[in-house]
Amino acid sequence: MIRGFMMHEIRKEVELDGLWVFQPCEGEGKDKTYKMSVPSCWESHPEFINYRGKGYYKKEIQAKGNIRLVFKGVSHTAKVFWNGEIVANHYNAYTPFEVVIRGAEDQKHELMVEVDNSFTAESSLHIPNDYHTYGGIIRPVAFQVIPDAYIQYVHFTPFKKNNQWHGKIEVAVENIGEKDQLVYLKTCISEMEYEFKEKIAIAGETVLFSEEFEFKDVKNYELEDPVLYLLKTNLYIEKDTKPVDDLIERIGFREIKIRGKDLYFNDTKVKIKGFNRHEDHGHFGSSIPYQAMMADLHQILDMGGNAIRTAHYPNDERFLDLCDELGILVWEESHARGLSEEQMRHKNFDQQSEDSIREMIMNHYNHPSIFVWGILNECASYTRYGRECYEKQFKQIKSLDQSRPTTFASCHYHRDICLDLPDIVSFNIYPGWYEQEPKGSEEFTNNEVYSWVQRATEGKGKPYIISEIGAGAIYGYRTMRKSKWSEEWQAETLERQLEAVLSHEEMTGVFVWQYCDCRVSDEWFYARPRTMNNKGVVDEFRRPKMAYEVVKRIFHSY
Ligand code: ADA
Repeated sequence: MIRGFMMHEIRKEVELDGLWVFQPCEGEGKDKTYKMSVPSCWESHPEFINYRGKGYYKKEIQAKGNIRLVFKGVSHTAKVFWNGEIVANHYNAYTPFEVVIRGAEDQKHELMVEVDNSFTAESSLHIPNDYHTYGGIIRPVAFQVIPDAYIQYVHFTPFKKNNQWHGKIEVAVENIGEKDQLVYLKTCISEMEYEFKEKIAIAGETVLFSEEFEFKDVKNYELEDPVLYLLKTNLYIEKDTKPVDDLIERIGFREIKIRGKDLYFNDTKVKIKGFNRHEDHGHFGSSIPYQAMMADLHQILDMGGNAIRTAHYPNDERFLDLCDELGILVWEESHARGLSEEQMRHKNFDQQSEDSIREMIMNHYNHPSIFVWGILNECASYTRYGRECYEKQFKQIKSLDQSRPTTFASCHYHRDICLDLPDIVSFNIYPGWYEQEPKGSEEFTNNEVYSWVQRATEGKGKPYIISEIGAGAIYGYRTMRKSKWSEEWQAETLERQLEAVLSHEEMTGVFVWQYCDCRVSDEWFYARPRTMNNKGVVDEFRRPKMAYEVVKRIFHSY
């Protein structure tokens, strides 16, 4: 399953989920081959639970014509070979990429992917960190058969005009053929059909169609009633003949608005009661199966959660599809965590960040659940150079999407110099965990940070989110002493933290750090018991800690 709905009725698409042949490039097993499932992490196999290096995945496929290979996530660097010839390189585990092979013969072809999860000198974002960079083809793979002129993407931007729903529809058509083609497009939503003015698709180029339409008799996408519509776009190369290609997207009629310090979803003021969620699982690593994703969301909804922050990278599209269907708000974040200025000066940082942002927005644009784009979690936003990077990335986001606000999570209290840049100000705070025993609830909201922002920065008056707050507990560690790392400590600390933030009228809401325990890099063993980040409200196997019922009671009471 590559998405939560069918994206093609005309274009042929073959999903390549299943067993591939795997061969590690290093270590004891390097002369052996293994059967490895795709998608999955190689850490799910006992021999590779700690493997950091390269491995080859091979699959034979019978295909002919123009073949478009689609990879939803390879962790973390991929080299793709088609019958022994390299056809694509990609860096970053968390964003999709595709490659087109023209005019394949009608035969069996060898698809081989070299996967590397090592921390090489080339890697600026995948580094030893407070989360594990797994290895493998961690998200679905498919191949498609496409005509010379095919639909590359469809973006839908809903907006109200004279209190009536309208939508801008942008369609990119790439012509990989050798002759120009006249291209017609028709799109439809719930049986209503809309035509685009025809255009010439020049050979070897991509042509962009962009038109606005009015949509009568459609229902709002509301969090309490998340009505979704299929947007079906067909491509014709001769008028009034059969379409030669198609792309189906799923959309919702909703607008995200900021009014002063308040965030609105359509006409409803938003109060975030969310969780930070690493894509990590004790059995599946970062390759969480669809039904396990849904089990996570059942728990999050059970606790009264209404939002997810995809800390700290773009998520699996199937998870975003589920959030769309359940009306769960998503803060989606480009890939970066805790980078110093020196690390932001890495020779590949700018390009790897730019690619991560572009692939995130271009592929996730239509998800109505995504309400904000986030970047650069706790990076060097207190330095001049760091500011230049934040400015560049926010500018890139606004060039790709003017319909959503932006934000970043800071931890640089009293010295952040970037709070004028985002639309929403967000801070990560850990009163009662990293600070000594705070005095009163004022401390638990880090009110002096909030006051400083309002008093001394250009973040004044903007929506303000506590993007991380929490405490650690080792699952099963119970003690009358209520000592640090006990479930009792975590439950009591979270109770005081959440009461303080949610009762603070001025704050837009909170994301608990974090939903589930997650594996961290071995290099973090000194700071993390079990070499895990243990601040989950559930452990890595989703076993609830005492804090689960505390968060549930408090979230449901606001
Ligand atoms: C930071 C960081 C998180 C996590 C957290 C913690 O705020 O953004 O990724 O590392 O601290 O557990 O300390």
